[in-house]
Amino acid sequence: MKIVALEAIPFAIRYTKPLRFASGEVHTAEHVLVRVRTGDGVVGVAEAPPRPFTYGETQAGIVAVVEQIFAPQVVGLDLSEREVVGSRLARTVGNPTAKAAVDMAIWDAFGRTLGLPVSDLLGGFTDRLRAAHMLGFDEPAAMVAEAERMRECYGIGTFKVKVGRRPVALDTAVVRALREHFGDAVELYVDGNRGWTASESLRAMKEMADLDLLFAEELCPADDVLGRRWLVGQLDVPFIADESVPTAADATRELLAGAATAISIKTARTGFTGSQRVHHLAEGLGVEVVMGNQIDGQLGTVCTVNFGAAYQSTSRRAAELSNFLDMSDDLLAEPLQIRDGVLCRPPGAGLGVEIDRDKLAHYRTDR
Ligand code: MUC
Ligand code: MG
Repeated sequence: MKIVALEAIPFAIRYTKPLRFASGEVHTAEHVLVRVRTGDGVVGVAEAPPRPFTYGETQAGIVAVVEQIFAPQVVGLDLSEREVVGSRLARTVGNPTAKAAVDMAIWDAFGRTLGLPVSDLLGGFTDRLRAAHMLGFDEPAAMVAEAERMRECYGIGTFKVKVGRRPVALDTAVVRALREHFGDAVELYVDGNRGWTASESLRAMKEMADLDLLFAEELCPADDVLGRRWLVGQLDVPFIADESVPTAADATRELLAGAATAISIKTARTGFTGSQRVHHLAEGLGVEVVMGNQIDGQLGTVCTVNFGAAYQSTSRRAAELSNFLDMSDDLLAEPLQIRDGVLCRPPGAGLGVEIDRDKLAHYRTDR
């Protein structure tokens, strides 16, 4: 079970429909496939989706840090020594997505070696999650039509609406149009990606007070320290911290400061080992969690469903699993299917998926 190689392969796949939100927009999935190989020939994989506008990581930066900084520290360790891997990678502050992908590729190889699904190794609570879909910025009618298509084609009934534009009425009009169109047949929540100030956020939430929102996520920056605490204290829905909590320590700080009352767990950001810590922390403190999406491809989505299905609290709410539906293609040999609003984790050992060699050869950008 000794790790003999750790590689990072950049690839690029176009989105059929770009996703736009307050902190950026995405047209092409310029992600990195991280691959770990053991002495007995087992291969584990994971996907790192860089979000330069959020964490400052880039595709080239992830390839460099994995191959030049992390690989020499990890090669020679055993798959079972995941805490040793974590402590070595933790010497580097930052690079959350690169670290997460290394961690998850090792878990995949570990599960394959033991012949067990990662989800069962983590907790084994269920084998499926309800899916939530993210609606990026557009006109109200286009966003309603997109939600309708997701409901018709995939049975999805929970929508996270991107907000954070100015004036706030641009976004509140969208949420109102969705509620008027669907009535109480759908669940709605909003994510501002830090686009508003605390006072704009409160005004918007008051305007939407009758729209039965489940949550509000990262409406204003966590660095607006007092403003954010002032806002969160006045809301009657949980306030989800997302990009403000890249580590369990950050989650602790935000929760104890009253700057958040729920946490988005993203395996793309905290891997499986770090996500376990965030999950246990949230459970111990008694706050809700939502499985988030860092605009992952199918491999990243498989990681989210393996983790989310492992525990009761991560499987309670609809999980953000559907961004891959907007990609023109993907790397998995067997594409994922969302049916009746539900995604099941693939049943095999490890993450339960295989990479299609031809697709990887086609989409990799390093050759
Ligand atoms: C989200 O929940 O914010 C957008 C930026 C990012 O890092 O993740 C996405 C979705
Ligand atoms: Mg978010």
